[in-house]
Amino acid sequence: MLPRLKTEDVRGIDAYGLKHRARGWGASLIGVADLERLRGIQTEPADLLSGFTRAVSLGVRLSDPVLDAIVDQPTPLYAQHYQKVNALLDDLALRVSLALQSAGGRALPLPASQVLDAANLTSYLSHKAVALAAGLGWQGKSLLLVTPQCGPRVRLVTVLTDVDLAPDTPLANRCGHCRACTEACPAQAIRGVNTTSHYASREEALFFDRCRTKVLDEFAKLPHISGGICGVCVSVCPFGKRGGKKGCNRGGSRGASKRP
Ligand code: B12
Ligand code: SF4
Ligand code: SF4
Repeated sequence: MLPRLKTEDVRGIDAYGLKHRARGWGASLIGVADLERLRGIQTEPADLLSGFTRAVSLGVRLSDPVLDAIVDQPTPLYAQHYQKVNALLDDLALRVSLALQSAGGRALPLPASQVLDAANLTSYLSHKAVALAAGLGWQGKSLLLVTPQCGPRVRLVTVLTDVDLAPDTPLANRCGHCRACTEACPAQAIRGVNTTSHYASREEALFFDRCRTKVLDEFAKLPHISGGICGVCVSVCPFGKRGGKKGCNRGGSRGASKRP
């Protein structure tokens, strides 16, 4: 087995430096997950995490006016915005990977939004699970990753690495008695069940087929809408609305503001 890389072996890069650089490249949120926390998670292929010890989770905040305009279905503006944010996330993941690689580590950028199994609607790895383990937020009743700073108004991407970056710690769930997403969902797909860590399956949080049918069979056929988008459970969450003023872009980055 290859020896594990230590931070001090990788010249010029540690978690603080990486977070600082990624913020400069446009990341709104960034955290580091210890992959030990994700043991047993579903991946494609099954050995995807093999040889890696950490995952860098990056988030890009969505535009408030775009999200605020969503009432009960996706808008053409959101469809375009979604694609641009995905492109920025893929760019960020590539830059972070190159920085880790040129510092001597291994780094694998995963795509922001590529569906690998169209029948089961799964990808390489759940970005939400990584963000949860990296302390960016909690898994809300909507099944989305909800951050204290921007609620679920953040899209995510992941970079796997063997560089021994200092990991962050998960946050506690703050949904409480809120039912905003459950009440607003146009498919009545959100059960309204809380979790202290993560749902064991999508079905535990959602009537998954109701969401899938609404998004892929109905909304995807609307004019100027492409891909599986909706945005209602993203738009109504009070955390996104409340966090609007503080904003992710002004120091909200997890663990990035102070060198330990
Ligand atoms: C396929 C897909 C869809 C499908 C299926 C959705 C789904 N819930 O799986 C459809 C088209 C229906 C869809 C809809 C939506 N999607 Co979508 N989707 C994806 C995609 C590409 C793959 C998801 C996947 O593989 N799911 C597989 C299941 C098994 O994983 P999971 O639900 O994510 O997590 C489970 C486990 O990981 C577990 N878990 C969590 N932690 C841990 C830890 C351990 C140790 C273990 C064992 C398990 C575990 O908890 C979950 C429940 O089982 C991801 C991108 C990505 N690679 O993550 C985006 C993604 C999840 N989608 C996203 C969004 C925003 C949406 C929509 C709001 C549409 C929109 N853009 O407006 C809706 C929301 C629906 C909902 N309420 O969940 C964002 C979520 C951002 C966020 N803040 O949470 C993502 C992450 C894309 C991105 N790059 O940001 N999506
Ligand atoms: S994406 Fe739309 S249909 Fe699916 S759970 Fe969220 S609000 Fe409901
Ligand atoms: S709308 Fe309320 S219940 Fe739903 S995810 Fe946000 S805080 Fe949690």
